[in-house]
Amino acid sequence: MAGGGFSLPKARPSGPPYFSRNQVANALHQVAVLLELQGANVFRVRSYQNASRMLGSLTEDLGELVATGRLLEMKGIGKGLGSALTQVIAEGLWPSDWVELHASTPEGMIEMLGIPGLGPKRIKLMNQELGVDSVASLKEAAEAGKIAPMKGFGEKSQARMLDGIELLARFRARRRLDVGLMYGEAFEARISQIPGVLKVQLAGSARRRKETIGDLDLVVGVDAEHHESVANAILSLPGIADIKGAGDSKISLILDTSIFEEGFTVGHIDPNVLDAIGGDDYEQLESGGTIDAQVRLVPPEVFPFTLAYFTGSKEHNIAMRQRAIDRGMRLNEFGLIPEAKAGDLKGMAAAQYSLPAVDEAEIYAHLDLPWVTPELREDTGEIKAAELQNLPDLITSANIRGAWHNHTTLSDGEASLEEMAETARKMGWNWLGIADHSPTLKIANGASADDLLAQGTTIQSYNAAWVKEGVDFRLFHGVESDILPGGKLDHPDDVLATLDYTVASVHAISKWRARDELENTEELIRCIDHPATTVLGHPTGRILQGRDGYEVDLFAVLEHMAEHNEEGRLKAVELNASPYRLDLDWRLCKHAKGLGVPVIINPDAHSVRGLADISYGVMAARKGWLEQGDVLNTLPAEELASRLV
Ligand code: DGT
Ligand code: CA
Ligand code: CA
Ligand code: ZN
Repeated sequence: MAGGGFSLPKARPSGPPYFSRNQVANALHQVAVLLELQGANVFRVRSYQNASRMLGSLTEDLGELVATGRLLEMKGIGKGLGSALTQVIAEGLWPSDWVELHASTPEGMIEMLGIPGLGPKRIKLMNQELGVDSVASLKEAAEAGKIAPMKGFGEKSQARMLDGIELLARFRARRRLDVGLMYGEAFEARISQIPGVLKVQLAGSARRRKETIGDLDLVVGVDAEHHESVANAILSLPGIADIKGAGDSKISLILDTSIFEEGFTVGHIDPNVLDAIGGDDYEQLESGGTIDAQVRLVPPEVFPFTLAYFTGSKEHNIAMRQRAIDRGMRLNEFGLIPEAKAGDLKGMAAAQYSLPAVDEAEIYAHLDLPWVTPELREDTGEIKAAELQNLPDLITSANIRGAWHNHTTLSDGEASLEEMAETARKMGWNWLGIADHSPTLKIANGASADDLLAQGTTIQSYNAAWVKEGVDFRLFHGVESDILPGGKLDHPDDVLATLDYTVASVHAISKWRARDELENTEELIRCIDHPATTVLGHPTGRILQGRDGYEVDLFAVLEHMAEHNEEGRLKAVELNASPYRLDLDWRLCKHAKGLGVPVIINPDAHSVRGLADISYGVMAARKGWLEQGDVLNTLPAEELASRLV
C-alpha cells in the first residue's frame, strides 16, 4: 500500500479536490505507520488505518464528500480527523502534525519499512533495544546475531531479515522490464497530455528492452515559450515521490506506484517463481518499490539527437561517435555538427550548425547507415551489419502463431484447457500447446500419468471437432517434465510416446545450484539425448531479481542440441517469455541461431492473462537478433507437426 516515497504529495493546481482518493488514503496509511514507529497509542494508530481503508474503498468524488458534509458523518471518521481531511481536500493543506510526523522520523527507520515482512512495531523494538536506525545498522546487528536473542524474534526471523535486506537491495537497484515499462509508459502518457508538449518518448534501457531497467530516461520536445510551464507541469504530476534535481533542461525524479491511475497489482505467479522473489512478501516489495526517472526537455529540432543519445547504449553511442569523427563531425545529444563549423563552440551553441534531422533515421543516414532498431543498439555487431545492409529482419508479435509451454488447472494453472484455448484463438493464434507439470513437482500439483492421458483424449476430441467445423486452430499435447537424476524424464516412455512433445525443465533448483558446471552440463545433455525430449525449458532457471541460475555451460549444451538437429531430430531451446525469467538470455539467442538450434518462445502461462507475456519473449528474441525463421512459434500447425516425427 505505502508508496516507496513516503512523503506527503504536493497539492495539484487544478483542485479542489486538491488530492486524489488514493493520495489521501495513502497519506493516512503513512501517518498510521509513522505513529506506530514512534510508539503511539494503538487506538490512535488504528483510527488512521481504518480511515485509510475506508477512503481507499470509496467510489464517490472527494470534492462532493466534503461539499455535502457527508465526510463528517461517516462512521469511523471522528470529528478531529474529519475536519483535518476537509482542510486537506478543500484547501490543499496537510495538517501540521502530519507534516511534523514526517519531518521528525529518521529516514533510516522509513527505509527499514521496505524490508519485506518487517513492520513498524518490530522496527520500533529493535530501535529501542539495539539502537538500530537504518537498513545498514540492522544488517550489522543481524549478522552479529543480536536480533535472534530478542524476545519474540529468534534465529528464523533473524535469517529472514537478512534475506529480506538482500531482496530489497535488488529491488532498489534495478526493476524488471515489465515493471519498468509499466512505469515508463504511464509516465510518458501523463507527460503527453501536458499542453505545450510536442513529443515525448521513452529512451534508455527501457527502449532497448533490456531485461532489467536501472532508471527511466524520457525525452520531451517543447518550444522555448512553453519550456517553463511544461517543466512545472511535469513536477506536479501524480506519482512523483521525490524530486532529486530540477535544472533548466534536466529533471531527475523518483516515481512510485501512485503514478498508476488504476493502482498497481501483480497477477497470478507460478509458485516456483514466487518463492524466489520474496514469497508472500513479494506484492509488498513490488508495490512499495520506486523507480528513478530522468526527463530531458529539448527544442523539437534537437529532439531526434537527444532521443538517440539517451537511448544508448553507451557502447553503441561511442561507436557512432567514432563514425562521426571519421567523417569530420561531432555527434552528441544536441546534434551532428561538422567540426569545421563548430570550431571552439560547445554544447547547444555548437548545435546551431548541426546537420538537420527530423528523426533518428536521418541521423543514421548522415553517417551512411540505415536506421538501427533500438533493441539492437548494444554494440554487438549491429553497426557492422548495418554498414553491410545486412541487419536482421526481426521477428514481431504478428509472426507468432502459437506457443507450447502453458499450464492449465490440471497442474498449477488458473484456467481450464477450454479457457486457455479460447484466449489463444482470440489472440489470433492458430495453435496452442498444453504442457502441465509432471508428478515429481508436488508444489505445482504435477499431474499423474492417468490424468495426463485423459487430458490427451480431451485434446484429441477438440481437435477432431475443429477439423469437422473447419476451424483453423488446434491444440498440441505435451508435458513439462521435471529433469530427474541421471537426466531422466518424469513419465514412462510409453506415456511420453502418446504426446506431441516434451518440455524438459529443471525445477529442483537448490540441488542443481549445489553442483558444479560440468556435472550440470552433463546432466542436461543426458536429458537432451532422451528421444522424447523436444524442448529444453527455462534453460538456466534464473529468476530476475530473485536468484541466479545454476551453473551450466550453455554453449556446450546448445552445440550438443545442434548435432541432434543436424541429424533431423528436433531439439529446441525455450526462450521463456515470463518477464520474471526471460531465459534463454537474449545474449545467447544469437548463438543458438548461429548453431541452427530452433528457439521456441513460451509464455509459460499459468492463467489466460499469462499468455500475453509472449510479448516480453518477443522483445527478448528481437534483442537477440532472431528472425521469423529462427523461431518455431512462427510455423503453421501442420508444418510444426511435421517436424515432430
Ligand atoms: P540503465 O538505466 O542502467 O538500465 O541503462 P541505460 O542504458 O538506460 O543507461 P543510463 O540511464 O545511465 O543512460 C542512458 C543513456 O545515456 C545510455 O544508454 C547512453 C547515454 N549515456 C549515458 N552516459 C553516457 C556516456 O558517458 N557516454 C555516452 N556515449 N553515452 C552515455
Ligand atoms: Ca536508464
Ligand atoms: Ca538515466
Ligand atoms: Zn517450469
